[in-house]
Amino acid sequence: MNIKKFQANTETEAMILAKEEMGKDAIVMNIKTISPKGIYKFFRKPVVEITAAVDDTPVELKEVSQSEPLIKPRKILNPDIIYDDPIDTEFGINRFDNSEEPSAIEQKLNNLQTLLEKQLIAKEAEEVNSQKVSEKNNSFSCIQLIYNQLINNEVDEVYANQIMSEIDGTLKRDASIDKILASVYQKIVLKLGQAKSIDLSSKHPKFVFFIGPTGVGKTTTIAKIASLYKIEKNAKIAFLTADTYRIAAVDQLRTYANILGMPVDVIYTVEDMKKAQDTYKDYDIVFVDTAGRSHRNLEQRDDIEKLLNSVPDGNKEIYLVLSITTKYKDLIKMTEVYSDITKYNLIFTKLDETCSLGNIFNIRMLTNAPLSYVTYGQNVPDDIEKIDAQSIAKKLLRG
Ligand SMILES: Nc1nc2c(ncn2[C@@H]2O[C@H](COP(=O)(O)OP(=O)(O)O)[C@@H](O)[C@H]2O)c(=O)[nH]1
Ligand SMILES: [Mg+2]
Repeated sequence: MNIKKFQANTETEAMILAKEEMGKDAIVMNIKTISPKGIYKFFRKPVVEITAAVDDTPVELKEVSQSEPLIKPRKILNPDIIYDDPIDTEFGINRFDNSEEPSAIEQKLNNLQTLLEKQLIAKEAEEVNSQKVSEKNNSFSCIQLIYNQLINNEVDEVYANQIMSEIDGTLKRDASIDKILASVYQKIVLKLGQAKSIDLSSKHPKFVFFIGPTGVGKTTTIAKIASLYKIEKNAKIAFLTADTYRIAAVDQLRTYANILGMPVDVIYTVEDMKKAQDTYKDYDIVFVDTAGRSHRNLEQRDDIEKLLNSVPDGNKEIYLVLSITTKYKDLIKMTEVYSDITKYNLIFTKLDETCSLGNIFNIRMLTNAPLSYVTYGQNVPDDIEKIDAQSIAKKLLRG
């Protein structure tokens, strides 16, 4: 394992430097912006520093690495614990903002209420001025404003209408803004449902499949979740990859496996998958990385289906990984294709790249699949957390 840092003006330039020196298989472990300190801050611009790693052990696919992990993954859920590792201790740019104290969140909801009240007063004044006698009362206008807020956050009109009509039916016409807002909030939280995570209480080992389009972050997300389970549950974990289309994809998983001190095998056939079930029968979790198949290619779809079917139901969990940055129409198509093959849980990646979380709500409503994790950056293992319905609901109602 070779780990190095590279500084440049932009992330892309730093990545080019890393690939020049370490080869095209170098992968990003951490990105941070370094601002000059003291007097230098007047003269120097901030620079971007990436930490890149490449696995330089010879490719022997069946080899099992039992050595001490080179980097001890750090627990992110408890900021008080500082782990000693050769990579930076200053992770955490672009963090999906869930660190707010309840009071801060309440403050934001209060601000939203104040904003809605102001807009209502302005709207009423406008109506009086133009002599338009409106039959709409306050609560109706408020419902309209909340509806607009949801639409601005890219909630599908159909679902936004559904929520608002449910509210309209249950609340009195003259209900106060805070009652309406609280009621919408509760509805959204209920519809988002409880976050699902890997169930270790039932049969072992659990084969946890990650399926989904290329480039959404399947491999990175596996590394993040594996770190969490190693740290929090001390789980015995192995990796399998069926993504044999690209050498780089195998190497990427191997790099993470070596860092975490976990074995990795490559799966070419359903027979390999059966063998792996024997090899890893004493393990808690076996993460299975798959190739991002074209969802339009029927043959590839069959391959995935066969792979999934090779593990008994009680021993498997399936996670469909989707990027929140994908167009809504495409997300619908992708989920339809995978729904034809299997049941799944949902993971959304790249929340750091958008402000609108409507698609999480839309796809949850469309598929009725349980939500599980969100990821919000390239840092392994930090940039991931279990989906928090309350936090998403607040974001959907915020301007
Ligand atoms: N911005 C951002 N990038 C991510 C996130 N998760 C993964 N990536 C990046 O997306 C790219 C593809 O990730 P990879 O795990 O190889 O995707 P896969 O093809 O689905 O396995 C890599 O450059 C990752 O660092 C995320 O949450 N946010
Ligand atoms: Mg991959």
